[in-house]
Amino acid sequence: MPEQKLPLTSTHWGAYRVKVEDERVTALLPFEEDPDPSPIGQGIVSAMQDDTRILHPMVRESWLRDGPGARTDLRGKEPFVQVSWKQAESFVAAELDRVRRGFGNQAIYGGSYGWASAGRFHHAQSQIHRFLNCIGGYTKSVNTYSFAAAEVAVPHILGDYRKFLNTTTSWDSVAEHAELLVAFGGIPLKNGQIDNGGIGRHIQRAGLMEAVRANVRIVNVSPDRSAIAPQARADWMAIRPCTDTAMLLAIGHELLRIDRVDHAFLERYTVGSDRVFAYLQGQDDGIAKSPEWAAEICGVDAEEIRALARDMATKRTMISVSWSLTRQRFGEQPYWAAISVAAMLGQIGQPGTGFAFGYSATNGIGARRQHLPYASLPQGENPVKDFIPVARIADMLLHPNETYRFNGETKQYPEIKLVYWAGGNPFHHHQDLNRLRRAWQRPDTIITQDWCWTATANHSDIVLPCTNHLERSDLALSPRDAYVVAMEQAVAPAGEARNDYDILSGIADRMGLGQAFTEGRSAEDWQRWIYHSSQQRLSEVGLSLPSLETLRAQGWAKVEMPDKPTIMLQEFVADPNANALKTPSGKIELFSETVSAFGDADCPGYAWWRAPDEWLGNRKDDSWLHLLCVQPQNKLHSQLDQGSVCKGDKIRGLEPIQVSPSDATRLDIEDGMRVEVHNSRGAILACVVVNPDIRAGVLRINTGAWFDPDANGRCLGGNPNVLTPDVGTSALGQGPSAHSCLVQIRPFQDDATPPLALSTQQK
Ligand SMILES: Nc1nc2c(c(=O)[nH]1)N[C@H]1C(S)=C(S)[C@@H](COP(=O)(O)OP(=O)(O)OC[C@H]3O[C@@H](n4cnc5c(=O)[nH]c(N)nc54)[C@H](O)[C@@H]3O)O[C@H]1N2
Ligand SMILES: Nc1nc2c(c(=O)[nH]1)N[C@H]1C(S)=C(S)[C@@H](COP(=O)(O)OP(=O)(O)OC[C@H]3O[C@@H](n4cnc5c(=O)[nH]c(N)nc54)[C@H](O)[C@@H]3O)O[C@H]1N2
Ligand SMILES: [Mo]
Repeated sequence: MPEQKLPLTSTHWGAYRVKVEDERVTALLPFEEDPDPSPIGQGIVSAMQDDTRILHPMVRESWLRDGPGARTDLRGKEPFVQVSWKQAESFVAAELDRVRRGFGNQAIYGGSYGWASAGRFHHAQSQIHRFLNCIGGYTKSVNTYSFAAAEVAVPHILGDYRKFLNTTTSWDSVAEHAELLVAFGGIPLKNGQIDNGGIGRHIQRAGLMEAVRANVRIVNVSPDRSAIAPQARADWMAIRPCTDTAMLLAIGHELLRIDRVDHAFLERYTVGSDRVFAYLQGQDDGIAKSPEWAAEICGVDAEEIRALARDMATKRTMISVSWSLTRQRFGEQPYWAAISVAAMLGQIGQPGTGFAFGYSATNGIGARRQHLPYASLPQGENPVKDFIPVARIADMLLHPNETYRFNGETKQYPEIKLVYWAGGNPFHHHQDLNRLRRAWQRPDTIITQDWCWTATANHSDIVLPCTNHLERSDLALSPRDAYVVAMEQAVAPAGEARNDYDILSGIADRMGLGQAFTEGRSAEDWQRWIYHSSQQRLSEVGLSLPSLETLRAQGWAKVEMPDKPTIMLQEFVADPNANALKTPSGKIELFSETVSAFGDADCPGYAWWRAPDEWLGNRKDDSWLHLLCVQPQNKLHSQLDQGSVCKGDKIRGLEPIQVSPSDATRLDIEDGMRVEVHNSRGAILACVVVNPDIRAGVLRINTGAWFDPDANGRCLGGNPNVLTPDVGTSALGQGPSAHSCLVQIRPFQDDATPPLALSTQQK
């Protein structure tokens, strides 16, 4: 069969043709429209049928014997018992009913944060949230692990965050108009492999190279040289982690000193620059935020910072700030500081210059694009108004009824009796996993739907096996991507796995709410409904989609995207009165009266530097190193860590950890050596790669390895979240602070056999 005729599937890492032989998936081949397909896809082939698949509904032994709340300390340690779907459905229905009647629906935590899989209908969060709304609601979560600090802070500065993220100035505009691109946190092409909801064409490599060919000078401000591909020939400023705000403030200070501030721009488009200048010059705290001051903090020469500031003042400059900068203590500040410096340069809203939220954080950041208003599965109404900032889950479970600050409000944690997860993996994504494990013992019941035995499934009471995207048909309709893909079911579901929709329909039926949940529609009916509603919505903005029959016959279609570059804040700058921002002043708020009036000491309302508790400037001695846990190049978060692609990248069965040559020599650590990485929160095993691209004092490891604790809580899989602190970015954003983490490293002598995935216990 010619390659083009093979059925298509779509994933967050791209579209693929699926090869099936003897009713098994044997390969995922590149989609012919994709010039830069991702190798991540192939990882699923080995995982389709391996022993990490959940094949049957399973219930934890003590829970099955003694009911809700039984021996919750044994979660993650105890065997499961296979039950029938009928039994599983009735356990779940009865338990949901017991909790909502006895404690109210707010006692159900259904945040269920996570990436699930691409495909508009079989999207696990859409399914679970609709279901939980049908049964009377649930406590939800708000914002993301990606950039929660920005999601709260930037609306105070610019009036919106997502809108500007989605209109990041496109690469073609940068290539044509910028002369200098200063990238804090680099431009990681590995991250551009991903976009939520599906990708037709990967564009990041081509975008970056367009800028390189146009001779844009690129500066990589990062503790990791490889945060920008070598072909970009970027200049590297090896900054200490968590100190970007200090460097940006020093750049601002230098612009003031050499009188290269665009005062007319500040006057017309911003408020609060006087407050910022006072801080930069040390009028309130007696400390001038000079390059010399920053050099001490950032570990970068003052002259280098000065030279960069001068270059920025004389060239057409784009400042990119990676999303990782927000996932650290005071993660609101780097964005506030970058916007402040860009405003001082006065090039915001012009072609190719200003600021950008993280080129290549995903495939769409820097693409020409238009938001495509596709329909999705209706969620209904959630009558429960309680919510938490997503990364405060362990705090909520450990401290019911206690108060905390969030975005200017004092809020109270609800008391949770039941946790229901579908399409996310908190034992991957949350910080300080040993703390999460203790918090996780609090609820009476934990229910998880997944297709494989993740650590979250393992730490649950009731585990319901779902299909993955190759075992069902769906439609890839991503509001951020021009390609629409008819995802064809390739193989039959493994074991007794069911679609999330069917699982939830079965439970709803038992609760007498089947009709409310399904509205009498099958999965096929819903997909037709979503597609036809989407056609209608698209036609309202002058775009069109082929008929569903044509789409399915062709496999894919492409929506016309804009034929001009995207330029962030262009309309505002062209006419700030007609296109006022949604801030109180209608302008860019370099100083926010609103945030200042909240009175939270850790977020004063303008770009401001404070050192985190854990960073290189605060280590007891130089045996402590700063751990960066970055997005993995070979998977999406924890997804497919069990597959062949990721397994192939492990060394001696362990997750590689990158160590600078000078630290390796100093600490007697060699390439290929097995090490234990540890701090007061726990320990993980990893295998050393000595890497000259890493700044001295810094370690780099991927996130996403499966949490696989031994009896002492030491993670054999190498999940860095065992080590990361579980503290909010600040009282404003309450985001995760995963990047603010100090650790020690020592050779691991024990000759124990390489770790097994915890999941294999469940065979
Ligand atoms: N230390 C550290 N921690 C981090 C980060 C970091 O940089 N450093 N990054 C953070 C960020 S930015 C994010 S977004 C989070 C991501 O965290 P998550 O989104 O929770 O991570 P995933 O591994 O993508 O989890 C998706 C889960 O959904 C399951 N799944 C896939 N398809 C289906 C389906 O159809 N149905 C159901 N029911 N399940 C399905 C997968 O098997 C997997 O278990 O991690 C955060 N954690
Ligand atoms: N392949 C792949 N791609 C992904 C994902 C994935 O799991 N796999 N996840 C996706 C998701 S959900 C998200 S949110 C995005 C996240 O996108 P990012 O947040 O941009 O991703 P990271 O890889 O964590 O960090 C990017 C770079 O920031 C640098 N860095 C870390 N801390 C600091 C610091 O304090 N200062 C400076 N200057 N640099 C620092 C690191 O060296 C790293 O190279 O990626 C998306 N893309
Ligand atoms: Mo993310």
